[in-house]
Amino acid sequence: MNATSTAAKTSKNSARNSTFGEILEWKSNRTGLEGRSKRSIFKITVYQDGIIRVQASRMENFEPNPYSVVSSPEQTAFKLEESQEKLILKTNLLKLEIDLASFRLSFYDQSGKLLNQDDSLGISWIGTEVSNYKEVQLNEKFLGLGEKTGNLNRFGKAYTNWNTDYFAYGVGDDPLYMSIPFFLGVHDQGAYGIFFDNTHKTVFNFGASTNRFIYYSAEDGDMDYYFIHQPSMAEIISAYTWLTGRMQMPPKWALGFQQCRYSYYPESEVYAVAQGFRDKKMPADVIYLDIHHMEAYKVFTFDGEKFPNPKAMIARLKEKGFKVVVIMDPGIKTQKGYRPYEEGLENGLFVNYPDGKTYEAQVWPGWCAFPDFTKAETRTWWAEEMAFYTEAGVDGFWTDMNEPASWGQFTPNLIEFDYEGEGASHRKARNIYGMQMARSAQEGSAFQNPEKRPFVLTRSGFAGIQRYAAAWTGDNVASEEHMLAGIRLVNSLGLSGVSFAGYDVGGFAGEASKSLFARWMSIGAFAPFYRAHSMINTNDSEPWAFGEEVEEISRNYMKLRYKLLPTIYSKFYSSSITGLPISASLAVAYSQDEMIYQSAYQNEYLFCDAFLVAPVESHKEITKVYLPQGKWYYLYSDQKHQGNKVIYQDCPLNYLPIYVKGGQVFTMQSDITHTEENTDGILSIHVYQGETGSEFIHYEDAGEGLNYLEGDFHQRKIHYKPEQQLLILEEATGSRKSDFHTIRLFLHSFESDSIEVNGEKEALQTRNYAFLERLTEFDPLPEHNHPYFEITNLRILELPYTSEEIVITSLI
Ligand code: NBV
Repeated sequence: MNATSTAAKTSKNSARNSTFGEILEWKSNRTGLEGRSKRSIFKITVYQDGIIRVQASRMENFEPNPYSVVSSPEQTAFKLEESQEKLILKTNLLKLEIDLASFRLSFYDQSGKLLNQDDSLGISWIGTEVSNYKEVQLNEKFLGLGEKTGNLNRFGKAYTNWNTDYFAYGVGDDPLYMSIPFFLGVHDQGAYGIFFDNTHKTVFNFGASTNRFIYYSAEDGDMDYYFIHQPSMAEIISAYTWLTGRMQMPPKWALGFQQCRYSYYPESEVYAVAQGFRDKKMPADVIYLDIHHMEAYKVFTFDGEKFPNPKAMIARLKEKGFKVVVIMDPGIKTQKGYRPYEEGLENGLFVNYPDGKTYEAQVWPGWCAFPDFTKAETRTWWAEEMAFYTEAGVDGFWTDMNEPASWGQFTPNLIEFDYEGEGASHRKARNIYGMQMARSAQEGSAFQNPEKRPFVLTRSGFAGIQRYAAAWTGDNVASEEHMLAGIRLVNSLGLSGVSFAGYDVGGFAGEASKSLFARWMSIGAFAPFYRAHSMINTNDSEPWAFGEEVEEISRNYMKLRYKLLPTIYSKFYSSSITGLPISASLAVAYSQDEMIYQSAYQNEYLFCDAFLVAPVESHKEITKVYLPQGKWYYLYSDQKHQGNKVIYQDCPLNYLPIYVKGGQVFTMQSDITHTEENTDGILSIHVYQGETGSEFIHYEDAGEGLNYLEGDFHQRKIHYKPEQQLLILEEATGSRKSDFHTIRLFLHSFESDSIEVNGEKEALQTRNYAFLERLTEFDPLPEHNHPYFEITNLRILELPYTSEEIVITSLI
């Protein structure tokens, strides 16, 4: 069969819809099958038991995206059957039925439950626009799509993927900066994921203005999607990140608190802010240099007046335990004599018009040329240029404006990108541009400092961006609704493979009220990426700028964040292996629980598996919280709740509602002021009594560098098995010695006075314990006093930290 010769035929009337049509020929191959209809070629490829790729094109060849998918089909056994009307392809997890007359596809799980089915319109074209229409299953919800506003359940709304610079976006606005065409469907019969791997402008319509179907379509290019099914949501997300890659382990300092401002200058101000954290005893690790560090906003320059000696400044900041991250915008000022411009021009590294003239648009520096990051040579050049910053001691890179943004916000579509040698117009390349800039920044950081782990923060991106950078949600606004919307954005990014994500704490645009800032600082402590940032010409927004009460609340939560770093770092490590979110919408663990989709509860999430965070507006004093099945403990007092119900929770400003899940284990360390400071050597292990246990992977390494890849780590599994009243710390693996010399075991809600450690009976001590410090009472009026919680009579045991197996029994 020659599929390619006949497939290029298009419908005679491009103004009307044309469907795929009858399959005329097909043949099986090693990984699936391929064939054609009158209008289209198609290919079905089995990647894994739970991943099937579907490609359809009216061109002679398929047009794959070279950027997102990093895995190839595994050798997966499958069966193919043919009947009169159907082809049936079966793996161990999926059954795909292909209707021969229409190419309508139906996906079933291995027990025969229908997961997903094409509408009879199936795959269709209108001109170059290609769509796939899908039936909606009973009670179906749609989640994911990365950085998209709106509800957790996206049913009833439509979204566009077209990377857009959107200052002060509204909490329902679309599109924003980043596009991830991956969504999850969940209904009574099970769950699945669909990744539509097409970089053109795409639309996902989950039932806006239609009650017939949902669909996704692209302006051009192929229908090319991966259908993913696994028994759980977590495994679906993990499979998606198997395809598109996972976050690399970041340097530990990137998990600390980060302070940003548009912009801190001159250098005396940078010092003053950094010193502020040390004087105020607020832990922090990073300070940012925004666009005013440059001379006339030209990348790879420092403003000589504001920053006369950047190297000395950065060295001084390092002595205080601060890392410096600089912003890099893509636009290169088209100025004669400006080396990056001249070099880029000479070597053909910029985006051009089809006639070869350089494309120019205005951004901060004025008229600019744009490096073509879809070209390997440009990425190498950029990586080399970054020596300018790394030689000054810069540690991390922030890629902004990489949608790419320009004044006017309307890039002409004819401009041309290299697209790895294939050539593509702006229509196909825009959505991938930001990701390739982030990639260049990561490669540049690794090239300049091969012994260090890169840290890149990006605004724009596409599916797979998690391999290169952390993401933040751009120019949010200082409002209560934005604070909550940011949580949904971060959780949605987490459902879509981007674990390392956060928002501008305090809000970028506008002025945060005192209470809003305090609440945001406490929520941000439970976000993977924890950074405060604010806009030029707004009030000072450092955590001490809002008065003593806010300062103390902020300090409390910043300290808690640092104390929790052993857990957070361990979860980052797990996430770099599994691709699972660190800030996980309740849909990951409780996708079949209807309550979690309700608007009152959809912002709740599990942070590092153990902590259920119930975010709430700052002015509220009491809130409703939904606790899913299981036992839950109010973090601050250990008050126990039986789940599967709604509770009323007081939420004074100094206590963000957080609950620990019964059966969970997490680890903590002592107070430190930045991540490279030594702790007191005591590892606190908190165990919460529950009916179902858990496995916690405790992970340590140097926090920097790549030796961990060669075994220089210290890892051990901690299992809590309530049915056996057992806690096991498996023997540690890896060649590294632990940073801790003592274990302090905190046994929450256990009753016995003694336990056995490796067969020896040990008496438990009891003491009161608080996760947060008591606030100073600023106001003499008792009714304005802040509540204070502690856990009373908590059972505690101290043990030497040894790397051998530790078996704890009689945990009652
Ligand atoms: O570089 C200035 C800002 C930056 O602070 C912000 O975080 C980015 O999202 N940048 C956008 C450019 C202009 C903002 C009005």
